[in-house]
Order: sequence, then structure tokens, then C-alpha cells
Amino acid sequence: MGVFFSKVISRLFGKKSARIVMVGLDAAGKTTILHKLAYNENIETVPTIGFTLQQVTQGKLQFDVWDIGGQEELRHLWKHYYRNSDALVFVVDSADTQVARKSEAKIALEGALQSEDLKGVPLLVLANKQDLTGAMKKEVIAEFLGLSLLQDRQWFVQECSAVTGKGLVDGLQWLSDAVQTNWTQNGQKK
Ligand code: G3D
Ligand code: MG
Repeated sequence: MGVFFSKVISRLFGKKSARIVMVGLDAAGKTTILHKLAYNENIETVPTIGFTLQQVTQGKLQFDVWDIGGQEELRHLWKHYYRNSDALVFVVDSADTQVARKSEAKIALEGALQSEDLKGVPLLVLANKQDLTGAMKKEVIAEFLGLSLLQDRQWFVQECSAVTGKGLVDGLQWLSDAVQTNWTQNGQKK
């Protein structure tokens, strides 16, 4: 399974270097997704002040992953890691239907999208944990995150499960296409 993902990822993103930032509230499933995608790769834990950054490099593709939410005082630190990103992946625990958590996720996403460094980059929302009963469907997630109000960027919600792997390749396929389109429209990447 892991080797399969490695091949898919390198095929999708081609020969250019790309940097993908993946964030979301704690326990959304980011680390599990990263392990699924980067089965054979070394996941590095990069020491940072205030939060833990996980990093994987696969060919010319780099994934940077960390928890966002809650701590307002950390926001100014995250922005350093948004720099030079080609795509934003926001992971949601679709099985967590608590109003407070949904609102926390919305605020966290809004905070990320306000970053100058992420201006115009495509947004993939991974509606994770679809294997659990009662998981919210993509329409519900798009609604509470207020995605229909987003302007000047491509966005997409993909239902997936990090445990079974279902949906992850489809999400990355969309992201790869969106990144290519964005590069074409806003000047080619070196
Ligand atoms: P995070 O890195 O976003 O904080 P993790 O989240 O990847 O650590 O996942 C948090 C918990 O959710 C883990 O369970 C993990 O196994 C579980 N999880 C992640 N993705 C899925 C999924 O798609 N389906 C289901 N059913 N569970 C998932 P534990 O028990 O280790 O805390
Ligand atoms: Mg984690």
C-alpha cells in the first residue's frame, strides 16, 4: 500500500518541486495520513518552539504537518512554515460532531487562510474518519467551514479514511491538478 502511494504521489506531482502544508486540529488524523502516504519514507520531527512539526520529503515533494487550533499565541510562529507553500491540506475529524470542535476547526482554517503566504494556493479539505459511523459528509463539512464564501482559490472536500486509505489518492489527484492549474495561471514554478 505504501509503495503504491509513493508512486502515485511522484507521478501526480511530476518533476517540479512542490511543498504541501497539512494542518488541522489535534486528533484529526494528520499523523496517520502522513504515515499512510509516506510508508517507506523517513518522517522527521523537526524541533520548533511551541509546536511539533513533522516533515516528509518524497522526491521533490515536501509535506509539512502540524496541529493548529486553540493557542492564539502560536499563530505568529505557524506563518513561517506557510512560506513557499504550493498547497494547503486541512484535515477534519468527520466523526467529531461537537459544535465547539467544529467552530474551533473553522476558526483555525480561517486563521491559516488569512496568511499572505497561502494567498491563492489550492485548499484540499480531507474529511477524514469516514470509516466511522455517523461521520459527517462532505456537504456538511463544507457548510460548517463556510467554504462557499471562499474567493480567489480553488477548494475541494474529499471524504477519506486514513485507516483504510480510501479517498486519499483521489484527494491528492485533485490537489495535483489544482496546483498545476495554479502554477500555469500565476507563472510557472521554477
Ligand atoms: P493528529 O496527528 O491529527 O493529531 P492522529 O491525529 O493521526 O494522531 O490520529 C488521532 C487518532 O485518530 C488516532 O487514534 C488515529 O488512529 C485515529 N484516526 C486517524 N485517522 C483515522 C481514520 O480515518 N479512521 C479512524 N477510525 N481513526 C482514525 P488513537 O486511538 O491512536 O488516538
Ligand atoms: Mg499528529
